[in-house]
Amino acid sequence: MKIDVITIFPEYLAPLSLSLLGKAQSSGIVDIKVHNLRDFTNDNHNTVDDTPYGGGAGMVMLPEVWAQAIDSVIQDGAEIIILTPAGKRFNQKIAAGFSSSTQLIFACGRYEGIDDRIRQYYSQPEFQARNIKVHEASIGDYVLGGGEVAAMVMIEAITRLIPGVLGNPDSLTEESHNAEGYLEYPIFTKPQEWRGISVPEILLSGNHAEIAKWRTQQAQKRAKDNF
Ligand code: JQB
Repeated sequence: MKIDVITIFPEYLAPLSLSLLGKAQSSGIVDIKVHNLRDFTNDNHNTVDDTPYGGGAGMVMLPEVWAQAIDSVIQDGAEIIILTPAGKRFNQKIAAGFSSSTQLIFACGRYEGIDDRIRQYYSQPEFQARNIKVHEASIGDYVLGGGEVAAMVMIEAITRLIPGVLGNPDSLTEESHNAEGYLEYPIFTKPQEWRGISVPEILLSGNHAEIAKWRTQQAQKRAKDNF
């Protein structure tokens, strides 16, 4: 999977080259490249924004600069992901869907966001014919200063689902048996008693059927307590 991140703050994305993702990158499973939007400007001031038509506060990112950057990386089959608080809420199902893509392009805006014509332009029939799709995504109902952190969240959630990226494939198989994509019962490790609190006896019994039953009960209790 090729991942291209476009931003005016490429240093924000530095953690992508660390640890697990770094290993997946050196093994060639994922190829993450971060691009500085300012490299695609055409004026002496490296301008990336201008005032909004119709008035209002703040600045809007220029479509031509974004198109120059996207055009420099785009391949057939690309998923262009525009981060915006108004986008479709990202979740585990969407992560699983993106995990089999050949190219993800993350457009990380700042200020009040990117001129809407970028979404419109790459949604046109000539791009559809190349299996290129545009998505507007949000990671949750709160306002961030820009798309960089949201892109990092999505990249971690998506890439850990690619075979060979996660250290322990067994844990992924277990997770995938659950609709939410994660374990929902409480877990324990050594020591058996810690600061006066014991591990539930059932987990020491070796009775796997009873343990499975207990875990289901606990998951249901947790789900109820969360509301
Ligand atoms: C600029 C962003 C998010 C990208 C995700 C999430 O666009 C804006 N509109 C109103 C106020 C502030 C902004 C700032 N901004 C680009 C940009 C915010 C993404 C974002 C996001 N994905 N919250 N905020 N869940």
